[in-house]
Amino acid sequence: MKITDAKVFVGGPGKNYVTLKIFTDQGVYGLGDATLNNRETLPAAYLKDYLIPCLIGMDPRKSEDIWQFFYRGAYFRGGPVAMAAIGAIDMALWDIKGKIAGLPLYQLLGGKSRDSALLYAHATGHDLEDLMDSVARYVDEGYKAVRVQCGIPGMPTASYATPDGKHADQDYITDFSGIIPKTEIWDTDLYMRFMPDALAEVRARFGPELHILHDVHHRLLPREAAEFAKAVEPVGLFWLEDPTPAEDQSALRLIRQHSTTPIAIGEVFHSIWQCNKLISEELIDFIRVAVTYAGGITPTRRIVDLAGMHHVRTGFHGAPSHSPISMAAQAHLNVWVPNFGIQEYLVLGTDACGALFPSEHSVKDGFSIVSDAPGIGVDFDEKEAAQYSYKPGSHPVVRLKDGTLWNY
Ligand code: KDG
Ligand code: MG
Repeated sequence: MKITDAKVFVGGPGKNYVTLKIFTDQGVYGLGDATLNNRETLPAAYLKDYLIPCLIGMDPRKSEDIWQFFYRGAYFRGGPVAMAAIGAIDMALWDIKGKIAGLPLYQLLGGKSRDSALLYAHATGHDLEDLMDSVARYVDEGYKAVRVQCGIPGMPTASYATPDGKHADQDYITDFSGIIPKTEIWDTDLYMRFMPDALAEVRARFGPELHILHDVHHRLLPREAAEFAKAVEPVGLFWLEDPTPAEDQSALRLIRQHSTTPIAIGEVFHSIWQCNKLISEELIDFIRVAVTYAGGITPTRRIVDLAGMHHVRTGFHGAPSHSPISMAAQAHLNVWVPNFGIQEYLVLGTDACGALFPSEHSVKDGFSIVSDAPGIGVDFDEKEAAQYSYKPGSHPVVRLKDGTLWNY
């Protein structure tokens, strides 16, 4: 069996999904997602210029050797661009493998460890009242777990992942007005004074059963993060995410020494090596890699197994920048992973997305239910795709009030 061709498509409803389609000489094709939010043209070019020419003629069933060829075989290894591109190839090869075997991906991984997988939704509010409405809407829809982000009184602009105006459009992760970023202003003191009480109010309003998550988005210094994690202990968070930037991983020890609040990190990681210390020294409770940025299903399985040895559970990244292909690959992993924790879930523009990526995967009462179709179980409608093209977009940048550049 041989790979005969591969095509890359960039575009989608409200997003720049990077979709890879690999064709074989037996009529079976595989699909992968290489979307790297706000840098989408780069994995697309990496695929077209460097990886696809090598892929033609390879045996698609040799997914392990092909992964090693592109990762180990490259002199300059890794990085988010290359890993998103390799990740798309890996997903497409597992898709082909499942289609040849006539089995859904989860069966190739080892079968189901659970019938369905717990999801968390994103509740956001311009202010606390707005946030309570947002949480209530998800609870009414059946969600058992909700990430809560709230505007901070007195903060000059909207803070991370909160709408800039009451019930404003919640598409906060990409601004498609061009590649020059907008600026958000951050004030740690205001955040530290407001957010622990706000989280406590959410707990008081919704009771002990709701799983509450919160994302600090790398904004705190290690000592501040330790203080925050200790302050929110009575809330009983499901997790506190990205309390500090994870470049300085030893800093995470300070949080552990002062608090039992569960910590989740990893959405920007693109290698098992970035996960290794945090997992093996048991400095985190949840590993947040995405199957796209981590380089596909092959290395994600290894991260999952490493995590399993150290009581670390999964909480794969699932921001709307991931296409339904990688979300479905994660849905398969989630029903298999023995040390599963939770899955982030947020899909914008569901109807248009469903037309572009038809599938039988579904969500019910805050749980994801995986399709039994062979492979990853998501198709790609090239006719639908013809209406979309790349739109330049950006993440905001963050500055302190005095102008100092801070972490987004
Ligand atoms: O591209 C950046 C987003 O994926 C990120 O801001 C979302 O932090 C995020 C999350 O937890 O989903
Ligand atoms: Mg996050």
